[in-house]
Amino acid sequence: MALDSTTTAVYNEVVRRNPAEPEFHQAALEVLHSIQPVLQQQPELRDARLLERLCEPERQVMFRVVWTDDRGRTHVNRGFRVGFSSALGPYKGGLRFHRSVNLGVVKFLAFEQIFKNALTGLGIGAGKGGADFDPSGRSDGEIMRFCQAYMTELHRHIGPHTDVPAGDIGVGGREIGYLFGQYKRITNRFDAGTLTGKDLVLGGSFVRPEATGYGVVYFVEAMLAERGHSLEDKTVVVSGAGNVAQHAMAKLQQMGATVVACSDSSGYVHDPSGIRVDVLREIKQNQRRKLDAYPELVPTARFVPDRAPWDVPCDIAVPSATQNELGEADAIALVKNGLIAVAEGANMPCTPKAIDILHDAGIAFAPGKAANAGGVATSALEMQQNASRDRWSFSDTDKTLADTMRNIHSSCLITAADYERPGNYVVGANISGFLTVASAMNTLGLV
Ligand code: NDP
Ligand code: 2IT
Repeated sequence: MALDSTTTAVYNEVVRRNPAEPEFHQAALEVLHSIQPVLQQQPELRDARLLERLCEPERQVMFRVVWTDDRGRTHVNRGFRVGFSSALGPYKGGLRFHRSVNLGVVKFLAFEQIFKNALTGLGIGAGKGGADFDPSGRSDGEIMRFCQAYMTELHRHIGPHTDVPAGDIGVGGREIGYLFGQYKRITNRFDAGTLTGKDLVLGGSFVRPEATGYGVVYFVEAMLAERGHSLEDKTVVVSGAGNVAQHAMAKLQQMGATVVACSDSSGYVHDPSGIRVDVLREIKQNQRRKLDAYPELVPTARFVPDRAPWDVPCDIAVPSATQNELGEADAIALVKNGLIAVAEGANMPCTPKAIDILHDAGIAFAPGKAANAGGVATSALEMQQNASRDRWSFSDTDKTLADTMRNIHSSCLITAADYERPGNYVVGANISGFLTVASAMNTLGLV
């Protein structure tokens, strides 16, 4: 990616100051590349050192998390919470529990969140956190004790007007319940707006569990309409089999598409007659098993171990597992098989080379910052409901989500056209998010 002298200097400093954080470097490089034309048109932003400020987190917390397993053995994990920007509102973003979590991963996720959250237009800053805890194979009691130990430190740093965590990989409704329980116990306050993604009974919002997956599909619908297509009769491949993937699949099927493959960390399942989301739920949520169990329940399906699903022919690909899961060779295979669109359900699942290949082939490409913003947008709706002690209906909340996704889609397209990159959603999302956060930072004085 070619950078001009200003952005090269900023990028070099990011790399120098944050060694051994390749995911953060990758996320920063893409944004710096996209926003070069803005700085050329508005040199005052460059002089105000907006980029340097945006690339440095406002605060980073790292802490020890000690817990005991069911056999009484002690474990030591590392917890993180990074508040990247509070220019638009309290830090907002999920918690990830996965063995691959380190400071660089949390920083890339929190950095992406700055632009994503700005795109929603809902007054939320950007943060992310998590731990290098591996939940796989852990009992309910172990998960609870880990969540309690994690929150015993995290509670000092969060609150409805300060920092509002939610879920991400390895953190769903169950974990949010345990985290909220410990937060409530320590602080002696039922501050529902401190965490989102809560169960309905704790003040959670309708549609929050579905929101990221549904939102991706609303975005795809808008993107296809722009090119005179619809989801009807389209063949789709989704990666992942968790929260985002399952709800994306359910909504795709409702809209007339057939999802022929999905995956988890053990491999992928392929069934030309369509993947059954109810079976996925049984395997992943109830049995907490890997996808090799799927053909036991659906004999028409084939399980392919240790592979990503990108060689399965499809019209649309929705990578919804993790970062850098769709590379150059995968993009080439997808294009060769006649792909028309890719939408990132996960954060940064496509490598920069894969994105270049998709763009060069004229594929409609929706970056995660735009396409998966429905989750955090609905978290902001949960915060609104908690602040007013109100509950909105499923259909009203879903309609607001769909409107938000269509608005994000239009902002990306309008901004991309304004900066002479028509149809480029990456440039549109990065510039549109940047302009919002830059304007707030200028208004706040030197922050
Ligand atoms: P879940 O934990 O519910 O599901 C994650 C899925 O991805 C699982 O099927 C998991 O497999 C698979 N996976 C995770 N890591 C890897 C890996 N290293 N290699 C292969 N497969 C992997 O998480 P979510 O669905 O919530 O999150 C998925 C993605 O979506 C993440 O990138 C997240 O940041 C992003 N996202 C999530 C939002 C949300 O609201 N939850 C909002 C916006 C983005 P296995 O089951 O075998 O572990
Ligand atoms: O990546 C994301 O946007 C999320 N994991 C959701 C964050 C949130 O605060 O709902």
